Amino acid sequence: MEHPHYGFWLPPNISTNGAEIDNLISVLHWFMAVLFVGWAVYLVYCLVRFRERPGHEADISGSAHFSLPKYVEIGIIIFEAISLIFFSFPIWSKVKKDFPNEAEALVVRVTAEQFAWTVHYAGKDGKFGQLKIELIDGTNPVGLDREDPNGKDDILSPNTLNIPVNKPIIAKLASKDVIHNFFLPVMRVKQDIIPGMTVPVWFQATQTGKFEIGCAQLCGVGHTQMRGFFNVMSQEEFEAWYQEEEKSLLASSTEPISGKTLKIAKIQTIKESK
Ligand SMILES: [Cu+2]
Repeated sequence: MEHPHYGFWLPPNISTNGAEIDNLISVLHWFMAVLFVGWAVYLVYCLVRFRERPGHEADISGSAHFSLPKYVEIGIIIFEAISLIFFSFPIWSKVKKDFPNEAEALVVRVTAEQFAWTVHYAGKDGKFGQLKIELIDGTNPVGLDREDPNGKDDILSPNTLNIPVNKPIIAKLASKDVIHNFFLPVMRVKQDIIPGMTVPVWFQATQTGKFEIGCAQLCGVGHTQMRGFFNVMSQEEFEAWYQEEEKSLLASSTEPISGKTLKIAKIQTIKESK
């Protein structure tokens, strides 16, 4: 996997929601830095100013002869309330509540397990096939029922999320075992995946490129290997890839496609890890 994107500070932002999230992160970090320095200076000042020395006795009556800290505290509370109500809430609401219309978005299912991702596309009919727990095996990691008419053209993409640029994506996240976390650093997406729940997230990419998926929950001994490929393609490239997958699905309709692509992905992962 290439690593041109991940340096010391925030990774590049290619998300339509990213600028607002990054702004908020910056404002809060600078605010915390100012508070940290302010409190540290005040602490040292108090240590010197109120040290024990002859001729001075501590006044424990609580009489307020030093009211600046009180006003500073009130100011901080007001600043925090403003940043929460006017900056955080609108972004949170946009990212977590204002989902794009499913008809205009690309909807994918992302299933996490120790220690891999499976991305499930609905195929050209736009309908996901049924998932059956008894069908889960090494070649069918999500238990997709190929007998189901809706499931015949579904594409399973192991460890690779391919998306078109400039199109809203809705990813419905699920886990087969423990709590994982779907992390797309360049999209500013980080969402816990709780077993037994389907958790939707949405995002839209503004640039093409090859990036990575990480798991941001310590989900077991192989946690660090739980990395996937995240490719943002042009619409044409994406369609070509999609059609290629559909074609190979037709060609090998007697054997499950998931087995074939799984093998390819394994080879790819081995190559990349060298
Ligand atoms: Cu994980």
